[in-house]
Amino acid sequence: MRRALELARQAWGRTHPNPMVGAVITEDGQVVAEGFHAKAGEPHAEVMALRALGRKPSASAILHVTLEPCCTHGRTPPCVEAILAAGIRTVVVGALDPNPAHAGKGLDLLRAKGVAVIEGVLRDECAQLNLIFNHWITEGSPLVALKIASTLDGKLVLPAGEGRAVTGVESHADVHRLRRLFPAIAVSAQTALADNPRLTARGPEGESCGIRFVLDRHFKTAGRSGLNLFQDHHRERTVVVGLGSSAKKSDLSWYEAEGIKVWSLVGDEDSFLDVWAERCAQEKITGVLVEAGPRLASAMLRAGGAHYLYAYVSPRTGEPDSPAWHEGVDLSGGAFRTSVLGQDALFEGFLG
Ligand code: AOF
Ligand code: ZN
Repeated sequence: MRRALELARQAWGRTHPNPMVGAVITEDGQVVAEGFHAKAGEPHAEVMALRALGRKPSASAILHVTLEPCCTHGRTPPCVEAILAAGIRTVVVGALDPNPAHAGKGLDLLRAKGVAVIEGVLRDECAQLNLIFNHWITEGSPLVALKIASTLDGKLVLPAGEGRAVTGVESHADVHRLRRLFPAIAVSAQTALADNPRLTARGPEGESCGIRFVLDRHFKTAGRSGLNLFQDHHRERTVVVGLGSSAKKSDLSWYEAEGIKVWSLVGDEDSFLDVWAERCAQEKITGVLVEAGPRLASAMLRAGGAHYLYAYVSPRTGEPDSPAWHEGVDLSGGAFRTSVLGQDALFEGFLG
């Protein structure tokens, strides 16, 4: 199952709206075939492994798969049928598929045909891998995850003269891993203007770019042609999100002339984030990573607009006069786990 997880991760961030899934076939304790789901519309992990085997599995063959095999016709035929047709008699499963069309039915069907099913092997890891899919398929709305990089005292900026990098290189690399995972990233207009970010994922795998949202209620970014988000070669992936009620004609025509997409939402200050999330759902965007400054972070947390939190915390102290991101925010009811990244700690988990 560990190997199957590794295989699943080979399609990191590339399977939306589908989950990442890996599969391994063993015979007499030896791995004889492997597969993973590479992309929605392409064969599922189990089918890839069976194809890789290229012959009938032996009577003792065991299929190990990180997600419950599907039992419905989607873009591809059901894996349960492929498993039965191949004559596999033992299946080891990581997590159940939360897709209401499956949700244990695949395992029931296999058992009804006399297949031995062992479930829950590395369940938490297998489920965690697909946190975006799991939310999307059960809620029909994007998983909104808030990313924060803060000092120990919750500040997002260092005292003057201490530079801008609050967290260390290991944390920065990890953020790029998250940028590759999420189909979309969002920043506030303030952040876009102050930091001029690129919001692309850069790492050993090269550069990739999801949809880049600028949350800009009053279209303050209009006319700012120097921003990386407006001029780099991924600019067609940038979407400026504002309130239709505060859209000036001249601003909208500037974006249009520049070829920058605009979502002009029908709503007000209070409903803005909700209306944006609804529009994302309509556009089948399964998850958004919000890289927040202090204002957006606390606004989202207070309004309950985020489901998941990634808090990268460094052992430094911040600018005393700057606001702490968790000021006035109720984090109780959240379930967080900790990992160590160089000098920093990452606390991540679902918000209450
Ligand atoms: C599996 N193995 O590798 C994956 C599964 O449209 P389709 O045919 O790709 O089906 C998508 C659904 O199948 C998806 O919502 C999820 O429930 C399941 N994904 N199942 O047995 C796989 N990717
Ligand atoms: Zn399947």
